[in-house]
Amino acid sequence: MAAARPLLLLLAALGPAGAVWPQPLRQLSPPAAGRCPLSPGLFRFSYASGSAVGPGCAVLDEAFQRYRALIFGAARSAESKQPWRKPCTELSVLVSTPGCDGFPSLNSNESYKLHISRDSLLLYADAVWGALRGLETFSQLVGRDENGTYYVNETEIVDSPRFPHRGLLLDTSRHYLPLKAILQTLDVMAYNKLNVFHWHIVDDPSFPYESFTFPELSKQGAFNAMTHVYTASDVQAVIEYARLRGIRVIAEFDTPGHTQSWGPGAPDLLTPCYLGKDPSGTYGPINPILNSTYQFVTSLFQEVGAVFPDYFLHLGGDEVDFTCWKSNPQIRAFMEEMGFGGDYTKLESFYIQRLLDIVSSLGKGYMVWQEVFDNRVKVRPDTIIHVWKNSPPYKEEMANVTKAGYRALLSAPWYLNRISYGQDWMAAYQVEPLDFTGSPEQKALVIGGEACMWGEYVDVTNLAPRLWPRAGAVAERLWSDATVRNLQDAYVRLASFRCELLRRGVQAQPLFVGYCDHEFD
Ligand code: CP6
Repeated sequence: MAAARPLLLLLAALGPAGAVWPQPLRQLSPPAAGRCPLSPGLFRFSYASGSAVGPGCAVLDEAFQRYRALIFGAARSAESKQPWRKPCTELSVLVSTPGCDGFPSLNSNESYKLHISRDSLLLYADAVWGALRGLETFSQLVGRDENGTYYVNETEIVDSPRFPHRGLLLDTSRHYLPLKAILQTLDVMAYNKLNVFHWHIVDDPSFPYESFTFPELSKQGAFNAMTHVYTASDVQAVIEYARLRGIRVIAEFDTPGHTQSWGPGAPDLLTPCYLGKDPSGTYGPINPILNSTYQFVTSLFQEVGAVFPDYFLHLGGDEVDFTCWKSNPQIRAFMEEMGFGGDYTKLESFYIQRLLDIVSSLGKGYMVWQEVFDNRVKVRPDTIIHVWKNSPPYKEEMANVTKAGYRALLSAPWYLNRISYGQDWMAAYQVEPLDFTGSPEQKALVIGGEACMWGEYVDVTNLAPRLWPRAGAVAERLWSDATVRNLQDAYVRLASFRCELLRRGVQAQPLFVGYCDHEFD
């Protein structure tokens, strides 16, 4: 394998300062680039005069503190009242559009420009969200020479993302992830310029979301109702921590399947399965034929829609198993009454359609797994279809979804919970989301993708190494230009970035043979 060449390993170990992950759109380095030394004692971030945001903007005030600590280490702090205008003592940030208190959205502007010369260090952004991305890039440009002196090389960077939705799915139902692990993941997402945390918060095995409308759901459905729950304040902490990093939080409450854990805390919600003439004592998907079901989901989604500020909720809709519905005589009678024949996808659609109407009436948009589209459920034109299966091949599905005029989000090739021997990041990296048969209008409907970390075999002990740096491969595919796809070049930068992750305290696994300077810190 080409990437195994000793030269590349050496480069990775040295860590080429100036290599940025994910690669910016344009980076110009003058042929005789000068070098700016940075002094931990003197250096500061500041708001440029003329900036539409200034001190008091929490998103940037706090980012300045974080990036100072990331660059120089937490121990060092700025000595106050230094004589100013020494070279390279100040990164001046100019944001042209006001707004600090809002939440990022699908339409957020994340573009920025960085000007690094010995005369001035300048960061321009249209919005605070782009300034955050620019600060991350700046932090990756800072290197340390043989004497331990911090420096940044002269350069010009113009950068903006290729896709607006660059997500990571975490599953907190198969295994509970402590709040700290989620927050640390948000940090590393920001290092990778990922901007959507898809929180697959509940599923069959457990219901850790503490609902104030239906407290019994987690009391009866969590692995442990005291220790393995996300309280209202935990959820608020996640949302604010993410906001400060320009990350959206999209919660998924997957129905009508994947709801076993809801049953104990919500009487009559799930379908009783039958063995012959009698209930077997087991339960199936949500019972779609009772009015009480729709009252329940209305109240639950009212709460969830208010708790999670993002416009979009993820409503699931995947992998509905019809066995239990088929066994239940009341369901069969309802099928007859409705003229559905033996087609249980029609019953599934009946439920989903009503759910979508309920969520729409709450003023929310929605994302759904691809089965909802495959089963021809009537969805709102602004629905996002989440492509995760490989049957039909995902390229076909991307073509079909966009041909029908819906926006598409790609996850099928990015199941990071799947592992295999070797450099499997390369397969994730080589995916081209727009490589399907379709018109330019269809391609424009692809809003991005998400790396998925399903939790069957993942808990807090192995989350970080399984995610990083592999999710970084997806991050670069979604941020950088389509032409950025050279594996050898990516290998060198990703290996170096992985060493930087170790330096930042992230237990990122190695790509291949080699070492990092800070691997034992
Ligand atoms: N849970 C839910 C899952 C999966 C899906 N939905 C899943 C399917 C296949 C693999 C991994 C995860 N565990 N609710 C599919 C979207 Cl390989």
